[in-house]
Amino acid sequence: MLLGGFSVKKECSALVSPGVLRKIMFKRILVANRGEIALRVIRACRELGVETVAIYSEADRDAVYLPLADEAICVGPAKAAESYLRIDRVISAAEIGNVQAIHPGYGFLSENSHFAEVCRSCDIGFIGPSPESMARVGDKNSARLLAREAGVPCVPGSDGLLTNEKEALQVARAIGFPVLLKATAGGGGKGMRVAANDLSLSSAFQQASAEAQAAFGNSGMYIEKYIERPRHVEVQILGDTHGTMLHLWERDCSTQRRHQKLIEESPSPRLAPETRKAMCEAAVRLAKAAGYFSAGTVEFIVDQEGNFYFIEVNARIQVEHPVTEMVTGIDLIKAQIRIAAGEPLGIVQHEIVPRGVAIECRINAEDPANGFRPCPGRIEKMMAPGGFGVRFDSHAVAGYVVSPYYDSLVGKLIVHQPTRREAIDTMTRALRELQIEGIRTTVPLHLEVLANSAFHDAQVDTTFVERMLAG
Ligand code: MV4
Repeated sequence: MLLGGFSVKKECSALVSPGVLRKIMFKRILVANRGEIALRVIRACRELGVETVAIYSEADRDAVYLPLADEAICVGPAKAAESYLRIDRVISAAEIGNVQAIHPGYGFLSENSHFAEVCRSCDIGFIGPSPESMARVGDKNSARLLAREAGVPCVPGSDGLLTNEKEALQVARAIGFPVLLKATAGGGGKGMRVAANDLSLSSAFQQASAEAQAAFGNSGMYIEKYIERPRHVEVQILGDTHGTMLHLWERDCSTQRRHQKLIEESPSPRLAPETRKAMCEAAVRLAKAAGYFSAGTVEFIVDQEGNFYFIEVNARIQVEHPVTEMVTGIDLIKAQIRIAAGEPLGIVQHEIVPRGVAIECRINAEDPANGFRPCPGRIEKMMAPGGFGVRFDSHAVAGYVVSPYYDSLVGKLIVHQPTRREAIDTMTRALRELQIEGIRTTVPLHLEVLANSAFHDAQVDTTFVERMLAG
């Protein structure tokens, strides 16, 4: 930060550009997020001996993790657009808090390459990838082309963005229906439409591009063959600024509903060892081609025959990162911070040996009996589960009020056991132990999934939950 030409942060970064050449651990970082991930980052920093500055909105002023930070700064009213998403306010908090770096968590500003660029221009480290590699993988069409060049299997489809409806029709006829139209700026299923024939393709193209324009200010579309009932498998990667790129194996996130993940596990059950190896190596090739460093995820879909195809890259730490931490024994948040501080990873691929099975259930304040509508409100009573192989990452306590302004995640229950069978049993026991009174949660749904024979047999694809609920 320059104030009247005088660098006020010279203790750590006077002569090095943040995140690239520095080799001194940060003294103090800003946690630019809320909820369980803010707490997760504060905990990692405490263990590293790094001071933290938390930010909060008026709705979060009583959050229990704020006193765990060394300082807490209010950045605005409840609405995220006026607080957690305000780059000017977050940067001001970083300047006032005198931090050397910002951890963005997930959501909010975490995949905003402009924000990462602003951090750089303010001489504040961004705990994540460079703005350049983030932009390269953030645009889904550009990520797809990069994947192709890196020899990563992609779903058959267009060679780039579609210029018009006619071109979409030509590609669709060449690859065969059904096809999936995707917005290059898309996310969470927005700007995505399936088309089964010429006629539906025309309206799908209009609708999807209009939706993408409205949601992202970018109407760019590409097209792929539609893979029916795929599994969603993603590879965790970790790269440092010294050219090391490693994978931390995969997570299976097929147990989802309407693009909201419910249960994630590692390793992916029923994945052939040679497919797993090829997929993880493909993820590393892509991340290298993108010049990526920090933690990231390369998403794939796996079809009924076991073929895998690249889908997209998530240039952030993900909600489900704990399952990978449990099976690999690697603290991903600490790794992100060390990488951003310029430290080398200091490990090689063959040292990352997955052990056992980890499963995570997302506990959301939603009512599964009423169309999963959000159930904000006050938690009157709470008892967190524990015991061998059980981890509960949550910012919620008795008296905590789930706000309608943010996502409804109240906690993540993670178990780690030698086998999948034991992990399911431990999770079932822990879910029954978990008491949350005053709000509805997804706990009953998780118990239903865990008791389902198809889930036991790992016969799960991305349509499993919806089929279970329908039948
Ligand atoms: C697909 C697909 C089938 N075929 N692409 C959903 C959001 C984005 N991450 C990519 N998605 C999909 N892409 C082709 N060519 C099916 C999905 C998909 C999906 C992917 C991962 C996890 C959950 C999903 C739920 C529905 C559809």
